[in-house]
Amino acid sequence: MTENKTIDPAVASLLELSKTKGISTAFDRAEAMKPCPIGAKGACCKNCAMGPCRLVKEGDRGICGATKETVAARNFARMVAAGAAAHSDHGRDMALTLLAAAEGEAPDYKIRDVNKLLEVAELLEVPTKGRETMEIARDVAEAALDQFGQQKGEIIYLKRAPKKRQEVWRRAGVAPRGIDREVVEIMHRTHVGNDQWYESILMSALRTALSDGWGGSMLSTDITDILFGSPVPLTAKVNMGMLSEDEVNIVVHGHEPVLSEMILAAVNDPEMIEYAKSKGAKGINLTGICCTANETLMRQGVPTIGNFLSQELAMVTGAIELMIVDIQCIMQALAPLADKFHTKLITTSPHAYIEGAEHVDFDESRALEIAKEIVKMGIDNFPNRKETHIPKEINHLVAGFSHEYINYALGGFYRGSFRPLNDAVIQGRLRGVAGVVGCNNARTRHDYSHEYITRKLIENDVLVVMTGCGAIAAAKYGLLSPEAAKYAGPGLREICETVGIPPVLHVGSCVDNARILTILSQMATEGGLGEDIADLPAVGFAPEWMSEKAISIATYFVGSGLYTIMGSKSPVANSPTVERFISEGWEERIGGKLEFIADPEEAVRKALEHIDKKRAALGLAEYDPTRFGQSGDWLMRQFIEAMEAGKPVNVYSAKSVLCEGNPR
Ligand code: XCC
Ligand code: SF4
Repeated sequence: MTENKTIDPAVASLLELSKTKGISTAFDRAEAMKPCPIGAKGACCKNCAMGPCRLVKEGDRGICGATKETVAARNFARMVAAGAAAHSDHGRDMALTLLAAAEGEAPDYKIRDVNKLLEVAELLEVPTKGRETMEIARDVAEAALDQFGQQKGEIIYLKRAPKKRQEVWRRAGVAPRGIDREVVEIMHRTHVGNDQWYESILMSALRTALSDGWGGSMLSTDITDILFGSPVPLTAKVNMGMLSEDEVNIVVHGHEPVLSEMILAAVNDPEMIEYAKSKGAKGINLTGICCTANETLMRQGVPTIGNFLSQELAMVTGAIELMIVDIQCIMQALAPLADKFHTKLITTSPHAYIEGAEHVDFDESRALEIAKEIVKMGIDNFPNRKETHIPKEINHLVAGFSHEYINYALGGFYRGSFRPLNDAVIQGRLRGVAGVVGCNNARTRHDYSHEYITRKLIENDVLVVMTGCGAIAAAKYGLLSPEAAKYAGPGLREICETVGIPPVLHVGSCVDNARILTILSQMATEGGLGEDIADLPAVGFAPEWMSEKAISIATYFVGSGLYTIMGSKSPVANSPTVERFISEGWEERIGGKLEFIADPEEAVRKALEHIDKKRAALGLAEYDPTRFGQSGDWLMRQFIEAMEAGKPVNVYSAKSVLCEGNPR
């Protein structure tokens, strides 16, 4: 029964346990509450008090006369605005933290990546020559903050896109002016009695989404790298088995690394560890859920115990002393659930309170001190722990692939560039590249589509980059480890073995989808693969999306020229005209298109078709899976395995056997 709900054995076993304890989780609530069929397809408008109007029959209009096209487009645009707002407000908070650090008001925060600071300063046109680091940091923070309130012109990071892309944006009138302005404008545009043409509403939605991808999110990623270091590959572990039986379990959940980085420092404080021991624990074990976890995983290798749909089940283990949440993707259900266990739930952000949870106001000027107070609350709670049920599942992964690192990994220090990646695509060793991102959704089988789509793509020699809950999913099934090269097609496998990377690269949290834009932009400008992101044999996926942020991400992927496929249901299904517009209409005007395809098999088929079409348009050789794969470490590995197994190995005969081709 639970197998229909999740493919994660840890989550499945905890679901069984919940059942025996009479605990309801999102999985049960999704079953009990059927989705509203009118709202689900974008047929309901409640933008004014004459409604809500339900446009369900052909020709129906709202009281104000709004058509189903207008209503579907307005609902979609408002999702984009909410998603862009969430990412961008996160970005703003990062800029404010940088400013506070630079002005000496947040002494616990340092500039950990000075090179990145200088690089970002140059992009933001902040002078650097002969200036103190903190002076530059202050100006960078202020220049970033200006991007939010900018009223005219274009947001500055648009220049990071290929020239041709910038021209497309200008021609289509979707170059964002300022981050906040675009969000506000959608809210205005979709107010009753305002813009009532689906095309113009949806073009504005593109502009707003672009202000997220190339604005709020990109700034957020950059500033986070400046403050906490740009990620480099590191090994880590994932899934519920990383909860500890004999240490104080502290879990960070949400999105902002500002607090979790301090919690990490606090749990490593020898005084804190001693204190934990005084309470009978062996030590303190920090783990994470969702994107706060991705942030600390990418930079410090902090273990992740699960993604969005794992959050309640983590509590059901009975092993968590303290769950610290900040912003976004935190289920309100955690508060009543925590009451059933000894777990303490602490909210920390002025943006996100939960009734029934304890709130500790996080003040950056006393960051580490507050973090220690919070950690102490967890330690004090350890003696209250009762029976625990910690699943054993653990998987290994390599995370930490910033675009800077990909650049370096492929070309080395002297010739770091995207040239080798482009060459691999040109030769057909790689068929193309894909970004697989986004959430879990209680209405679809947990992790199933992430795993299926990712595995199929690498099998077909498509290099995959991942973020968010999708990346956590892939990690749980071993797809983020270098050993996963064995699931990859022959060309991709050779690259993985040569460079030493997994076939699926974890590039970070949800805001780090901006890294994917940078990677694509660099591929498009490197040469040989056209001149625009829209020319690349590339696709985007959000197979199990649920959040408004995911809609904004998908829309800025499309706005950047990508064919993007979202799973689960289409929120604009009530209007085939709108569905056509976000697909064919957007493709005509902007080069990218958005489709909702619930069946993962069909999604992969259409993605590969698209990749092949783009290859053909570039005049590249047709993808041929038999051309590559005759080299690689598997020969040596097989040889060593045979030796270890004590089988007689004759190098020459072994070689002749092995040369018949890859037995897989
Ligand atoms: Fe949230 Fe970022 Fe979605 Fe996961 S993937 S459920 S948004 S945590 Ni962004
Ligand atoms: Fe109905 Fe129009 Fe009001 Fe929407 S804006 S609720 S369609 S009257």
